[in-house]
Amino acid sequence: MLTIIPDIHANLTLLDSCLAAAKGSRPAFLGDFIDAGKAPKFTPDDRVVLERVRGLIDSGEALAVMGNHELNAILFHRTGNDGKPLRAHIQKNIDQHQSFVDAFGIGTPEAIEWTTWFLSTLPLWHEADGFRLIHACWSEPEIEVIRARRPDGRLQPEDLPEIAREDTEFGRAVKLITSGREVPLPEGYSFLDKGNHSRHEVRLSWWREGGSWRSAALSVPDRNSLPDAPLPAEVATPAYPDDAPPVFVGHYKMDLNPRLENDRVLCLDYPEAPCVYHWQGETRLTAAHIQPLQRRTSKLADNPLISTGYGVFIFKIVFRTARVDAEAVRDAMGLEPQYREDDPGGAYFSWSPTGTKRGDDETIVWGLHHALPEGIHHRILWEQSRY
Ligand SMILES: [Mn+2]
Repeated sequence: MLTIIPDIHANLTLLDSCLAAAKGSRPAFLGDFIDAGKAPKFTPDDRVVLERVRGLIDSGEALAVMGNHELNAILFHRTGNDGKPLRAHIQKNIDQHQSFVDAFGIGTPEAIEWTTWFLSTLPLWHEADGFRLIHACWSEPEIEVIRARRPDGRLQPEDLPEIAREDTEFGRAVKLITSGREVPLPEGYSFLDKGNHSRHEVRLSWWREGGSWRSAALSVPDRNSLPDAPLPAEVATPAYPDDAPPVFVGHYKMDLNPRLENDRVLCLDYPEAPCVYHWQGETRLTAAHIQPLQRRTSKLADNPLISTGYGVFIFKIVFRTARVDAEAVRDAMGLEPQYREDDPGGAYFSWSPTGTKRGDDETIVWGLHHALPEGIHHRILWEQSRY
C-alpha cells in the first residue's frame, strides 16, 4: 500500500500530518518540498522538511518525483556559460524561492549540495506496479522525448541550459511535465484571477472530460468569462488513455475540497484542504481513498445545513445577479430572489442542489453555470461545504 503525498512547500506541520496518515504504508511524494511562497500562514522550515524527506527517500522507505520548485532551485543556484544564473534572480523568482534562500543562501555550498541531491535523486516521473507519479502532467509524447535521452527520468547537469532556455523539444518537454500547460486565451478574452488581476493566459487541466475552455480551466473564479468553445487541438492535451495505470499529480493549487474528477488521474494539491491518497492497488481510483487531513472551515458555520446523511455532505451557494435578470433566474431555476436595500441593482439567490455527494462541490459550482439561463452574469458570494 502507498500513501501519496502532494506538495509540502516547506510546511513541517503538514509533512508531519501526511506522514502520520501514511503510517503503515509507503509514502510517495509528488515533489515541491520547498518554497513556502509569499506570506505563508506558517513558519517555513525548508531545512527540516528536506532533511526528513531525504532520510526517507535515500533509505528507500519513500518514493518521490521532482516538482517544478526543485527544478527551479537547481537552475537558480547554477550559472550558464555566460556566468548568469540559469534561472534569473529577478524579484518574482526570489520571492517564490525566499524560504529556501533564507535557509541556505544563494549559490552557497549548502544550496548546491541540496540542489545536487534534487538533480541526482528525484526523477521527473515514477512508474511501477500499476501506478504513476508525476508532478504536473503525464503527457506521453513529452515523456517519450525525455525517456529517449534519460530512460530513468533523472536529469543530468548538461541538460540544464536547454531546460532553462526552453528552446529545444527536450527543454520544453521537461517544462511541460513539471509545470503543466498554460496557454494564451483567444484574442479578446481575459479573466480576473483571485487577486483581481486581469489574465490572458489560463492553466488547463488535462484530466477533465469535455475539453472546452470552461471545463478545462483551473483557478478561474468566473468561468463564464472564458470562451464557450472546445479547446483547439493545438492546446488540448490528448485524453489520458483509459487502459493506462492511474496517475497522481500535485502542483495545481486546487480550490474547495479534495475530489475525484477522473478515476484515472487525481490531483491531490489542495492547499486550503490538504489530503493524501491511500492507494491499495486499484486500477480505478476511488474518492473513498482520499483522506482529508484538515477540514476547510466553513464561512457561515451556523447557517442551517443540508445533509445527505451519508457522508454528511452539506452544500449551499448564495449568488448575485443583476436585478433585471431576477425573473429569468426565478423561472429557470425556481428560486425566489431576495433584494437588499443597499444594492438596488442586485438580486440574491440561495441555491441548495440536492442529491449531491461528498467531494462534489466544484461540480456543483460548475452545475450552477449550467443551471443559469445563458448570458446572465452572476457572482458567487459564498459557498459552503463540509464533510
Ligand atoms: Mn508545483
